[in-house]
Amino acid sequence: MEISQILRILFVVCLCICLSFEQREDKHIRKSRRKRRGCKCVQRYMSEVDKMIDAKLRDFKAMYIVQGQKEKRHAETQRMRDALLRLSGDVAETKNALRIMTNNLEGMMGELDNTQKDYAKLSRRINHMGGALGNLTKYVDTMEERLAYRANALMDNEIAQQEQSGVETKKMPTQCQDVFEQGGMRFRGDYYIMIKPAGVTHAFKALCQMVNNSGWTVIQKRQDGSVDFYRGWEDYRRGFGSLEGEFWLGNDNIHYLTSQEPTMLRIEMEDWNGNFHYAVYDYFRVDSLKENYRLHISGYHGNAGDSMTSLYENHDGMPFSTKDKDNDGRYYDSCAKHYQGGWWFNNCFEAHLNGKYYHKGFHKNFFQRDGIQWNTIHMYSSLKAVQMMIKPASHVNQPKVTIVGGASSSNSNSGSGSSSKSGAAGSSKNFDVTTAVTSNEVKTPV
Ligand SMILES: [Ca+2]
Repeated sequence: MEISQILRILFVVCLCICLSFEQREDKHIRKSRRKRRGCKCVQRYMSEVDKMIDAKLRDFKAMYIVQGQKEKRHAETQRMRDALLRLSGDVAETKNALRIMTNNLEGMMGELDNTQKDYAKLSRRINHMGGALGNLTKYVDTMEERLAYRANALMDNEIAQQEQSGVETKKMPTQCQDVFEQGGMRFRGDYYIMIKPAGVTHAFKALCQMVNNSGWTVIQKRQDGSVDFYRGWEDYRRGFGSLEGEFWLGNDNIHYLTSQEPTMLRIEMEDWNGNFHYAVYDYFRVDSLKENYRLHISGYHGNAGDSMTSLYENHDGMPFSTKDKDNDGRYYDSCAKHYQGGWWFNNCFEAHLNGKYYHKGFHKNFFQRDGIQWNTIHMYSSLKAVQMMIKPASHVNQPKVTIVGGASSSNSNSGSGSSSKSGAAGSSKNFDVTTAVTSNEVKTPV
């Protein structure tokens, strides 16, 4: 056998062996590949197979990644959808609550509208009633005034008839307390009557007030600044203003009123803070024109403080001064001119109730102090309202009095509850000790 044949046989054998290995490689590719490294054709085949497998793996991996992203986006979308559903539910509930609140608000607006209409009706009724009450008050005032004049005329007529017949004449009221003692003035308020104090030739109309079971004759009133109090001697002598508003009763009238018997003074004051103050002087008398209406005052009590008889600028014993008659205690100046009113000035005052009326109480100049002053209440603020009124005060010890002007004279008494009076004032009479003004008397209705 030739060598070539032998080689061919060997080649065949080898080929068979290779084929045998190749079949086994299909089952165990990787093991066979390592064992058959020397077979290049198989290696190439396996290399192609690896490449194919790697490509498939990459495609599978890419597909897997894409699929994951899709699932992730899907889950996110689902979560957003759920959140939107919940939000839609909340919005629906909120809209429902708003609708309910709107309905309630509309109901309340309707009720408020009805209440406003009722209030307007009530206000109109109150205004109507107020107007009717005002008219009724005016009517009562008018009737009262007519009755007073009628009573005065009847009294004058009766007096004239009695004088003609020689019978003892019946006297007119000399002051408000007379009317009270005769059963009149039983309620707190303003009363207008005709009085004829001892010494005067003609009766005049007076304002009375019932306070603490006594009839007080008002001699001065300030309340709104409607009357100018910066006036001359004659005006203060005769009196000025209106009894229904602001007025000064007149120094002559005050003199006669305070001269017919021991008299006490009550001053009621209101400041701009709404506080009420009062000062009572158990003795008060004003001399005649001849004495320039000199003031006699003492016996303070009250809650306003004593600004009339304090050691500093004491007004007791001072004559009256006006802008055209300087009787004050300041030699270099006229207090009446400087402080814009007539008063019993010293040098110049602790009290000055006839000064300028300042709305809100503020002076134009802080140091000017020409308003309505009562220094123990306010040093630098003018008062809002004041009234001075008098009544008999026979229950307290009185200093000796020498009446100037021919009205009367009275002597001191011991405070036993009886008064002594003489002169033209008429018959003596007893006064109730309980009419003394006490500390709880302010604004007490009866
Ligand atoms: Ca002077």
